[in-house]
Formats: sequence, structure tokens, C-alpha cells
Amino acid sequence: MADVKEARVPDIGGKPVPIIEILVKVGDTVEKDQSLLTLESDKATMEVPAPFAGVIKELKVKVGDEVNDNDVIALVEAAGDAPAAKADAPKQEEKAAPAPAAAAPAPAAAAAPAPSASKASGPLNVNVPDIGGKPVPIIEVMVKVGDTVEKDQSLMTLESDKATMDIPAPAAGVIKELKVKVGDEVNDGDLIAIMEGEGGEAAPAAAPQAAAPAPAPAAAAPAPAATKADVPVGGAPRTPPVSFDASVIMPGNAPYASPAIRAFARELGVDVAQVKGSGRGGRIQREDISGYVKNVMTSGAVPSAGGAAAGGGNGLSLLPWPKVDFSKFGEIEEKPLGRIPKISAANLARNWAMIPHVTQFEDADITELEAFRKKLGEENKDLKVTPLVFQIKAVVAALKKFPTFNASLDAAGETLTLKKYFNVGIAVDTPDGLVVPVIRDADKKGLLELAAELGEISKKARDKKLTAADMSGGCFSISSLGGIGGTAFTPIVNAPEVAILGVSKAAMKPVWNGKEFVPRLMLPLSLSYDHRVIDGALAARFAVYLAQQLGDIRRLLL
Ligand code: CAO
Repeated sequence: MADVKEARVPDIGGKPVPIIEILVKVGDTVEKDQSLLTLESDKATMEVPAPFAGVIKELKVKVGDEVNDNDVIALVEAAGDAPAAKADAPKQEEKAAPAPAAAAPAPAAAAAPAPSASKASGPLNVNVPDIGGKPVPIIEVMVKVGDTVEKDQSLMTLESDKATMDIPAPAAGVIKELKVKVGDEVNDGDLIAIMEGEGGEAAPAAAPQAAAPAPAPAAAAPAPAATKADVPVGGAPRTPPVSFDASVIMPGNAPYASPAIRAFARELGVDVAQVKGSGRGGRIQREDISGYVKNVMTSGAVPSAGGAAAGGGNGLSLLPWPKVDFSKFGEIEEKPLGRIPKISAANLARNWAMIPHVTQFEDADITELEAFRKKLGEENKDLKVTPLVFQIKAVVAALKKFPTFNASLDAAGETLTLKKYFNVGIAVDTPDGLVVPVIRDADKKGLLELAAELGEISKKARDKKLTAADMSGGCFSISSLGGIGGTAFTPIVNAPEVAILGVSKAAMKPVWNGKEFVPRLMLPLSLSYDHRVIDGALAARFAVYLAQQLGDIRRLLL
């Protein structure tokens, strides 16, 4: 009879290690020893195999979870002929015994330094820790003679068929001699390097592994190796060794790279799945990552986000967009972008990448303006008079006072075109995406006329009736999220304009009037600008002036 059993994490050294990949899903039938998930610490990558054949009934973990010795990974309905041999992982108190079938190099315990190696001075032998008594090839040597290394810096990577493991420097110091090279096979206690410890004064060489009790590598062995795992080394009781099995280390198309290489790739923002490995069996090496980055930087052939040719002709190239198979992590649905979001995305990506943005924040006291607006609304019930019409008026006044804001920079960045007209773009949110119709000659229109036109263009936008002409000729844009909420945001300049005003929701706040705090309705303004054209001081003056206009209704109506 089939029964449901727990698949557990083997002994991995008592330190939590994150799951970077789950290789099975509920309903999958797995063979004994088939990899269930991959754990990766900063020094080692390992796969946890199924302790018996069966069907995955429930997954108890997800990518990103940290797991430790004996944690339950999954419930597996064992096949009828599941081996009697330990289906469950050992209990905590049995930790020294070999785990059923898994390998986990213990990150911190990987090297076998002499006692107090971290403070060592003088020559220091670096030996292979207890890896289970089986020769394992060195796949990478990350240091050379003369290199200065930090304590715990990875010196080389060993890789076998179930695990990849970095050997860290037992102490800070200088590499004096390397005793091995890539391709050599090493075993427990082998001398791999001699370092000069940081202390300076010569001290006796660190005892080789065979003579010094090895820190437990805390790895679990597959059943066949179990007897061997129990053999003590150097008189010290030994925890189960690291075990390796190359054919299953990277199932499917998962990239084949050591932890150090993965860390290097992450540092450079490279998705290892995009890199072709030139090492044995397609293993990704450091040069492959560097070569990939070099290629990306020099080819300029990388599409930018949103399809915009970011930097095309401007020497700006971006790394490729990370490709992730999201369905591996849960249910998904793919939805192609519509026409408007695609156009917006391309424009936003270009503007964001090419314009050095700065955002200046300011609050405007609109207590009086709001009282007036309400009165105006009551008197004109056929119109929707929102705070936005006052903002358009205030912006026009500020553009007149600071003409640099009513300008456009040419593509070469050499000529500024100053405009003598005042067309204000208004960002409108529609079910199909963001559009920016333009209110022309806003300086020549009164509040009520602006309210009527704003109503018209918003409706036209939402009815998908805007023409290209309705959306062209803008000098400056306003993006108002005041009807929704929020306290501030950083809008993206709508090129070739040089600035944009973001408006958030007005809120009652206590304001000090020199004698006491009084409740005032404050409107948050976020002014983003192109720093190539506008200096910070000028932007602050523009924002302060804008706030003054909104704060003093008489000025606005002049
Ligand atoms: N503070 C407090 N209340 C505000 C406000 C503010 N800053 N701005 C508007 N309101 C109020 C209005 O008075 C109105 O209240 P009543 O219904 O009680 O009169 C309510 O919020 C809704 O206003 P509205 O959004 O319908 O009208 P609007 O004139 O403020 O804005 C428009 C019109 C077209 C700009 C707006 O509908 C819109 O689409 N905004 C989104 C713009 C956007 O998406 N920007 C982001 C671009 S970047 O992705």
C-alpha cells in the first residue's frame, strides 16, 4: 500500500540555506534520488534528492524560503515498492548519522584550517576538508600566487555530480603557492595551497587536515556512501561527507555554474541562463560572464525595456531583460500589451533613460483656493471645477516668470528652443492606458473655460476619440493623481518638454503661522525636471512660485 511520507532536508550543517529553485510540482511522479530542489548558500550549491520514489502530494516550501536540517520539504505518496530504507530524514538527535540521500557542503566549514586560522600569521596550509573520501575534480581556481585574499574568500571550486563547493581561505593573507590546478582531483585533507597569514611573524605551518580534526562539513551522503561516511578522520568523529553526482546536478537547461560564478554574475546583473558555458560539460566560467558583458556593451544590440532604442547613438547599452519562467513558481496568465501602453512604454523608457531627472517637492496652501473652488462649482453646476484648472492657471503664470521651463532641448543637446505660447498637456488615465491631450493657449482661457475644456478632453480620451493633433504641441505637462491619493511621486518628463508637475491629494495639515498651529489644506506638488536644462535652484524657485500662486487666489485671478 502506498503511504504518504515526508521528504526532508538532510543534514546541511545546522545553518539556514535559501532555496533557489524547486524542480518539481504537486502531482509529479519522482524517482528515488531525483532532485526535488536546489539550495544555494554563498559557498555551495546543492540539490536535495527524493529519498524514495513516489508522487508529490504537497510542497511545504517555496523559492526563497530558508531551510535547515530535517525541515520537511514535501509530502510524497511513496510508490508501493518504496525502499524500506529510511524514507524519512533523521531526527535532530540522530544528526551525526548519514542522511538518506543528499549532499550539502557546509558553507562555513568547507576549509580545513588549523585552529584559530583566522588570526594566523606566517605560512598556513590550506587543505581540502572532509568531502567524503572520494576524489573530486577542481573546476575552478579563483586565485593566483601573489593574490591577497580575505578570510572566507573563495579560493577554488570543487564539483562533483551532486554538488558544487567552494573552498574558502581559512584566514586573510597572501597566496604563496598553489599546489593544484584546474582538473586535478583532490580528496580529504589534500594540501591545495600555502598562504602567508596576515600577522607577518613566521609561525608554524598549520597542521594538515589529516592531523587536525576537521570541522564537520556537515553534508549528507547517499546511502551507498554511508558506511564510509562513518569512518573517523584523524581520530575525530566525522559527519556524513559531501557526495557528488554530475549527471543530475543541473537538470533541464538550468545553467551550470559554481556559487562563486553565480555570485559574480549577480554582481554584474547577468542572468546566467543567457550565458553559454565554455567549460567542461558546458560549465560557465568567469571568462564566459566577462565575455558576455563585454559583448553586450560593445554590440549595442540589446533591446531596451519597452522597445525604446535607449541610448541608440548615445553610447548607452543595457543588459538584456532577465528571462524568467514564472510558471515554475505558480500559476500565471500572459497578456499582450495594448497599442497605447506599448507606445507609452517606449516613450517613458527613452525619457527615463536619456533625461537626467530630479524631482523638487513643495506644498501649496490651497485652503482659500478650495473655498473659492467650491463656490465656483456651486455657481456652475453644469461644469466640474476641480483643483486641476487652478493648477493649469498657476503653471502658466510660473512658465511666464521662468521661461526656461517653457522650452525644449534639441537632440544634440546644444540648442534650447524657448516657446512664447502656453500649451499645457494633461495626463489622462483611460482604461486603455495613459494619454496626454494638450490644452492650447491656456494663458488665454479663464477658469470656467479651462474646466469645460478639461471635461471635454478627458471624455474624448476615455472614448478613444483623441487625434494626434489633440496630443501634440505641448509645452509642459501636469499629471494629477489628486483624485486618487498619495503624498508625492516622481513623474517622468514628457520629452521634448523639460519639466512636468505631479500633483497629489490635498490634505489638512497643522501649519505654524508664527503663533500657533492652524489647520490648512495643503496640496503636494512634485516637479520633475531635466537637469541638463534646469538647475536645482531654478526648480526650487519655480516650485515656490507655483505654491505662492496657488496659495493666493488674487494673484491667480490677475
Ligand atoms: N486633492 C484633493 N482632491 C482632488 C485633487 C487633489 N489634488 N485633485 C482632484 N481632486 C478631487 C476632485 O475635486 C474630484 O472630487 P469631486 O468629485 O468631489 O469634485 C475628485 O478628486 C476626482 O477628480 P478627477 O480626477 O475626476 O478630476 P481632475 O480634474 O482632478 O483630473 C484627470 C482629471 C483627467 C487628470 C484625471 O481624471 C486623471 O485621469 N488623472 C490620472 C492622471 C494620471 O494617470 N497620471 C499619471 C501619469 S504617469 O502614469
